[in-house]
Amino acid sequence: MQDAITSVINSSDVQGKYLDGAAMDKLKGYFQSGELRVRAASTISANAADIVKGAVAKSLLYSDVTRPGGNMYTTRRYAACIRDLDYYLRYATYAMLAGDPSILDERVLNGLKETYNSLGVPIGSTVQAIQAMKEVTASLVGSDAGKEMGVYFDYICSGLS
Ligand SMILES: CCC1=C(C)/C(=C/C2=NC(=C\c3[nH]c(/C=C4\NC(=O)[C@H](C)[C@H]4CC)c(C)c3CCC(=O)O)/C(CCC(=O)O)=C2C)NC1=O
Repeated sequence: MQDAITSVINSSDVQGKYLDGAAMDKLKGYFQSGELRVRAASTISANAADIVKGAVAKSLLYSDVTRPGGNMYTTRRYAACIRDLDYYLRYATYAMLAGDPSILDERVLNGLKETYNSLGVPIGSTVQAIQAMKEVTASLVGSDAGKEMGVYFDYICSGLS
């Protein structure tokens, strides 16, 4: 896993150079947004269950996936879906704190699309639910932090598509 600091330092190190102006600006932006990130993470963790519930209500509930024959039908599969959304929220929050998406590649997206395809989990509906979670999260944490979280929700969606 990387974060905004290690990623800036690593790329300077590869070139055997001190941090240049652009690298310093990146770090400055990260440090200046530190309090925003921590505050958003604590709001999200205090409201995680409601965020997931709100996202499901906005996107999946009463759709084809929740009807008989749909991939969320039966309580076991419904619960698996809710659990997956909670994973996406938690890991997007970690990535937002780190200011770097690498944790998503390593712990969430690695092999996920193949797993979903082999189980018949619909990727389009999953992406819709993640997009709904992005909106619900933004309405809770405010637009600046919401935009930052959006980067990582979108990263998960493009990794799945
Ligand atoms: C931390 C990283 C991590 C992720 C991301 C993860 C995902 C994940 N979701 C799974 C299943 C599943 N995922 C879903 C999800 C959905 N079905 C829908 O129709 C909805 C659109 C969607 C929810 C948004 C469902 C229903 C299953 C169960 C499928 C089945 O067993 O038939 C499975 C198969 C094994 C299991 O059922 O637990 C994995 C590995 N596991 C992990 O360890």
